[in-house]
Order: sequence, then structure tokens, then C-alpha cells
Amino acid sequence: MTHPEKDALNSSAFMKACRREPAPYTPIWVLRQAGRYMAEYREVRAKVSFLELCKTPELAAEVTVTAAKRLGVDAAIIFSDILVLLEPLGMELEFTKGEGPVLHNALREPAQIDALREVDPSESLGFVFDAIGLTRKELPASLPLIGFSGAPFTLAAYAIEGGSSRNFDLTKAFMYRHPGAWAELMGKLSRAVAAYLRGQIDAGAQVVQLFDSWVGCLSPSDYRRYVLPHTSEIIRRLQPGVPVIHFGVGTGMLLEAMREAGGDVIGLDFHVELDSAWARLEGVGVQGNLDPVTLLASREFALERAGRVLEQAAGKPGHIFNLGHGVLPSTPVDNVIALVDFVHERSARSERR
Ligand code: 1CP
Repeated sequence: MTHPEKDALNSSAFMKACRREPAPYTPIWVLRQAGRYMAEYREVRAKVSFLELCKTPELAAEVTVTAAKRLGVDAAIIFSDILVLLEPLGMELEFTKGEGPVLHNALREPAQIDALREVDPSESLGFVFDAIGLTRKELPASLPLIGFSGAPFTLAAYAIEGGSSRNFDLTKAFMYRHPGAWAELMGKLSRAVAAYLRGQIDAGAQVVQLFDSWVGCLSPSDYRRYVLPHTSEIIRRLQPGVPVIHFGVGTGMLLEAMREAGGDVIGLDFHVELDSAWARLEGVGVQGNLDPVTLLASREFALERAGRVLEQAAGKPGHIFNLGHGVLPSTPVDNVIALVDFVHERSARSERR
């Protein structure tokens, strides 16, 4: 990357917000911004399976760039999935039509942890790095690209449950019953995630997001004991100066501990009020937190609620506007575009865009 290109990226509103510097307006992107709610995505998906899409760099890049441009957001996020990292460990992953992701050889015994492979992402996940390289070339010079990974707890939860879960009973029971094997699993996942994120940064991602989507099923003391050291170790191993966004759902009571684990920006879901949550998080930015369901209610309702999120952020440097969880498949795309325009206009500060 040339110097002027780096400068254009670094002076973008999104990168400024990641560094908690004043920005001319509040940057916004939308969690799961490329997905089934968008006709352009459905068209690509009609031709290939979800995993094929993830593993074909040209298509993953196309879907990434199309979504970012269509919405007019301030950052792109590479099209992939947190679960692709489980395959090179030795997990058999399938996305079934009705049921979502399935891991056919779910981890239920400590001996299965020993048998998991150490992951070399340059060998097994090169398609993600290639997709990032292609995407970086196709994106406007000033539009940052977010790389991402599942955090070790959330990845372990899918591997142990064998798919989605409501209460994560099997995961927590395994963690309590086999603390040694749990630590070994978290160690293997953490090394894989750190190498994977480092590779994404080398390939051209400006920022990385760690999705610990389901860690909200733990108490703060369990989080500190079974998760925090591992997440912390991953963040410590990343290239210095690259902002990290750390996100979970239903993590209201874990926010201080998640901040301690690390991250420049903490992702807030819609269960918390942005102002009181941010007040508990000294020294970091926040991302969030409009309830994605408001976009199904009506455009007026969503924009009114978006206005409240902006009021709670009070124009303080370090706020990245986003939904409090992924955009829902039945969301009208025009409502999302209206949201992006609204956030830009309502938050515009003295300096013009
Ligand atoms: O049918 C389809 O086309 C697949 C639907 C789909 C899509 C569009 C899945 C399956 N994954 C994705 C893409 C995806 N996943 C992105 C794309 C980038 C973008 O935002 O545009 C991202 C960031 C993810 C991350 C992801 N996958 C998370 C973390 C974020 C979150 O929502 O909490 C999780 C938990 C997953 C697992 C997953 N992948 C797919 C599904 C249906 C699920 C969730 C299953 C469940 O509820 O447990």
C-alpha cells in the first residue's frame, strides 16, 4: 500500500473513531451488512452454496464490496463466517438448509481435544486472505476493511454443542467438568485465532473484530476464569496499532471484564443503554447499539430510535454506530440505507463531509 492510500484510510471517520479521535460525523456500518436481506446477495447465493461463497475469493470480495457501496457505510467487513476456522482444526462443518450450522463430530470427550490439529491459517484459510487482498483492491481508497474471527469461547461453543444452542448447557458442563481439556481447547483455538487475525491484517484488513457472540451465557467470575486470559492473549499477539473491536450479545454484566480482556472498541448489543454502558468503560470506544428489530417496525420508528442512540453517545469521540446484533433477513434494504443517511446527517459536526 502506498503512503497516500494509507493516509486516506487513516484519516477516515471510521479509523478516527476507532482511535477515539474527533471525527466529522459518526461512522456507521451494519453487522451482517452482506446477507440474505439484500437482493444482490441472494442472486450470488442462488448460484453457490454458502461455504462455496466463503471459499471463492472473487465472489466473497464481490459480495463484500457490493454491500458496502449499496449502503454507503463507512467500513466494509470481509464476507466470511466465524465457523470456517473450525474446519482446519478437524471439525466437519456443514450449513444445512433449515437448521443452520452443524458440526458433525461435536466435541464431547477430552480425548477429542487432543486429536484437534494446530491450525496454520496460511495453508488452510488462504481463501480468506485472498478475498481480503482482492477486496482491498476493489474498495475506494478511503474505505477501511474489517477482518474478523470468532473468539475462542464462541467457537468452542459451536464445536461442543455441534451447532447453535439456546443455553450452552453442553459447553458449560464440559468447561466445569474438564477444566484441563477446556484450557487445552481454548489454547488451541487462541493460537489459531491470533494467527488467523494476524494473517488478515497482513492481507489488508485495517481493523479486526472479535465476535464472542455467545459468551453472555457466563457469569462474570466464570468469564474471568475460563475465557478472559485466552481472549487477552489473542489481542496481545496482534500487530500493535491495529484497532480491535470486541463484541458479544447479552454481555451487559460482562462489559468491564471484556474491556479488561482487551479491545480498543467494545461492541454493545441492544440490551444495554449506550450511555450508561459507555460510562462503565473507561478508555475505550463503543460500537452499537440500535435494536435490529426497529428496522422491521417502520422507518420512522427506527430513525427515532437511532436518534436516541446518537443522543446517548452525545458526539463523544469513539462512537461507531451499528446495530446491537446482525441485520435480520426480512429487513427492507431501503430502511438500512435511510439509517445510514440519517446517522451521517444527524451527527455531522462543523467540518463538512
Ligand atoms: O444462507 C446464507 O446465505 C448464510 C447466512 C450467513 C451469512 C450471510 C451465515 C451463516 N453467515 C453469514 C455471514 C457472516 N457471518 C458475516 C458476514 C459479513 C457481514 O457482516 O456482512 C459475519 C460477520 C458472520 C459472523 C458470524 N457467524 C457470527 C458472529 C456475529 C453474530 O451474528 O453474532 C456468528 C454467531 C456466526 C454463525 C452463523 N453463521 C451463519 C449462521 C446462520 C450463523 C448463526 C447460527 C446461530 O444462530 O447460532
